[in-house]
Amino acid sequence: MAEFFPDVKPIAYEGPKSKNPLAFKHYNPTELVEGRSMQDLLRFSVAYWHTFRGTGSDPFGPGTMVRPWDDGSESVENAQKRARVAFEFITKLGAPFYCFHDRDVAPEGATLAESNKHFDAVAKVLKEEQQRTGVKLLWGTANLFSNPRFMHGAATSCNADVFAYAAAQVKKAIEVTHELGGENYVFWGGREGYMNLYNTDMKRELAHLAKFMHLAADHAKAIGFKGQFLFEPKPKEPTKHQYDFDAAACLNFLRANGLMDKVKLNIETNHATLAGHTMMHELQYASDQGVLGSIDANTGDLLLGWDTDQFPTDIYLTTQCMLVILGQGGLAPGGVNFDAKVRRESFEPVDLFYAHIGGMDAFARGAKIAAAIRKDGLLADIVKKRYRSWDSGIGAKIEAGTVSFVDLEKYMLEKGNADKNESGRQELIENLINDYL
Ligand code: XLS
Ligand code: NI
Ligand code: NI
Repeated sequence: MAEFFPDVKPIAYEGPKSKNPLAFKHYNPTELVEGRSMQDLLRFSVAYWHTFRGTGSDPFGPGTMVRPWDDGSESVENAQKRARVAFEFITKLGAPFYCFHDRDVAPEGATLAESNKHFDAVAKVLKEEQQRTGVKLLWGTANLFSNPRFMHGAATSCNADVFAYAAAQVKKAIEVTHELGGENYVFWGGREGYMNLYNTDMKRELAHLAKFMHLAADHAKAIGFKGQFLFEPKPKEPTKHQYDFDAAACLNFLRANGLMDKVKLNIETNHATLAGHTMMHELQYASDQGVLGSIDANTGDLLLGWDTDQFPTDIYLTTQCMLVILGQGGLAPGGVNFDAKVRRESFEPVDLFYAHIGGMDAFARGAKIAAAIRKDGLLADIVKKRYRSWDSGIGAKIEAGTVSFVDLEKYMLEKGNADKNESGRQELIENLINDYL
């Protein structure tokens, strides 16, 4: 088979001193971090939609990407060829996983039956390529937002037929994900929300979303799919308000609807910042509740403000991510999926390599830095010490639930006043983090 990236050799780890832009400086797949190889800890994944379907178009102009292998048609043959190219890219990069939407990998047909046929025809090639290369499927998902039928939403559409269509599409996408050994299945509610509350029965829409999720879980069980279901929070874009606004909103929905044992979260950096949170906040919140399942690794441009899906290169960001991820012992069966696209101006195929190498190196550095911080234990000691009033005495009694308001009043009347506060030492801690970078 012809090579589509003839000038690129498999990307190797050359160490921090290397000046080769097509080499890893920090990501060394077999190097151990907290006892686990980087490959097993980070579980990097390539996003099919951005990397193989991204055109570079924006609201002001058409695509710019040069992709010599792609004839630009919506034929099944073109999709199959593209899949082979994708696996050449993924294996040369050395990423162990990839992710897709049903409609990224195969063209939509005129009917559901035709779409399913196309999907099967491409899935056959994906399976062959997975077997040939050993690359695995981190997660599959269904695109329930591009086709105009989903203009009012999918599971939350006012049109019951659209709910039925979405159900049929997700059924198929779960089945193909299962067939390809997918380790997770993602639900991103692109149009599950509203543009205007005047025409929206929010209560009914949310009830339908819960119904949809139970039906999906029932079907997964029926076919023996054991992959983890993941919700991907995002507050807005394309809708004004999306129901899966952030980790907290998702958790409220999952708890209220008896879905806590069925669904975890896939947290994306650019979605966190759109919601007015940091990535670390979203990760910590999800992790504390036991539902941090996977991450979409990217970054937004805070000056632009929309979901720009850039590759993550900021070492502070990746260090913060890895502090939380190491704190919960990794992400498996989830991973670090680069839901990120090269800029419209970076139109050459080789830019896809530079982009992923940068993201992988940034996460490798973040992992090493976070592990060093954790090993020294200085940060953990500061936090532990900060809360020591809860380890014994009145604090321990409050936490144990053995005191009432009456007891607390008695305690304070006897004592006269609360013990003095201590400094939060934020600046010292920020300096400390910089010592590791
Ligand atoms: C869009 C989302 C999307 C999901 C998968 O903003 O990030 O790409 O990851 O549907
Ligand atoms: Ni995403
Ligand atoms: Ni996104």
